[in-house]
Amino acid sequence: MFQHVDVYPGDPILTLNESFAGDPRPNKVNLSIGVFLDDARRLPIMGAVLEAETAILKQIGTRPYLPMEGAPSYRKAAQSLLFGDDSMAVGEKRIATVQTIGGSGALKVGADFLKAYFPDAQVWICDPSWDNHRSIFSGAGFKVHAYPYYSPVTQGVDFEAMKAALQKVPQGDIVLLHACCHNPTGADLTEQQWRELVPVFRERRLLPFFDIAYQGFGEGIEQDAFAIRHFTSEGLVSMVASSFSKNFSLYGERCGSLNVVCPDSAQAENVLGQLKSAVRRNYSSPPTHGARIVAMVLEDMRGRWEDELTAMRSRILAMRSGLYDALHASRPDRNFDYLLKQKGMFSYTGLSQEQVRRLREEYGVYLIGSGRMCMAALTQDTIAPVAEAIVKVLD
Ligand code: PLP
Ligand code: TYF
Repeated sequence: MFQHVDVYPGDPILTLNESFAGDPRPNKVNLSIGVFLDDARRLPIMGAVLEAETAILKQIGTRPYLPMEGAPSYRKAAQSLLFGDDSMAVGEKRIATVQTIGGSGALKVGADFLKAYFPDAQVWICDPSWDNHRSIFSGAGFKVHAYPYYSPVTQGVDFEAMKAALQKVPQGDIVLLHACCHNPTGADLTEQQWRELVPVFRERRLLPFFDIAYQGFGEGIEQDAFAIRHFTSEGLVSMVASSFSKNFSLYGERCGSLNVVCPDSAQAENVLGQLKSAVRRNYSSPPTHGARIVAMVLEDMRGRWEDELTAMRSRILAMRSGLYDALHASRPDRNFDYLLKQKGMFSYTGLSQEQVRRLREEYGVYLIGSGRMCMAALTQDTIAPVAEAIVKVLD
């Protein structure tokens, strides 16, 4: 019956994570998967999250099904965090928002919705991007193309090439954009560059689909949402897939949201109906527990949560400068500025596949094959050995 079923080669990042778990060397360091660790190398439980969860467990009663679109308080809180407390589009009820199974679920529900209503559109993702972008959109039936994004020479965004490519994308196509903290490169657009893209999207009637999985890890909650808020205030329509996995350290609770910014409230109502239909066809309704936590934290403990998130961001910055200093001290002839310039959890080191293999096999330091390093998993006590290993594999 199932003889023709192919072997699944596994997800490269998760497979690497499994190899790490099986590696017996005590000094191994996992800088592959995108998770934030505290300085004791543990996944943190944020204080505000724990307090909310404790309160919820005390008063929890029955566990009803949530509606297809999710919990109203969660949807409202997610909207405010993305679009701002004083967003005109929110006030005008122009945004259709559903609670989703993480950011991945938001992308999938969004992709299904788009395939139903824009069947002939094609999807454009940046080169490189998170691998699952291509899988999710092609899995929903789209042809997926790449537009230039990263320059290995500058170790930043090749904005001119990106803009020129977007100017040639067929009218009405869908363009996926990382709103902040680009995965895998850490190379983000400046505010000025986002501003410059607005006329391109407007003139070519392109649909921007923002993915924001790291809000608060770049420069701050408000700053990291700049692109989304600017496009919205310019009157553009857009889609936004958001994730609370990292900024609440709630990976396994699968908390996300999908938001569609519409021209008016009547369209938003119809879009919301079709998002509910897409949810119904996928998994019927989202889960309760994580959503209750996120909603309570954002409603009642926002300041405390933001302070904790700020401390997480500062820890990543300290790791960036710590590794920079260690590498610069050993190899002052080489340029490691990218560590300081790139934003969020990841840096693209420019190390080759072979250098990454040597780091893993000879030194127990795990990076992704592309050379992506998770700066948020580095700690005070691993900076020196990691820097030493990197210096050994450099030419
Ligand atoms: N989008 C990007 C760019 C990501 O890096 C990730 C997770 O790593 C996601 C989406 C998915 O987030 P979630 O784990 O909430 O599904
Ligand atoms: O490290 C990354 O880029 C992510 C990590 O269900 C990840 O791909 C792993 C599993 C998962 C979602 C994200």
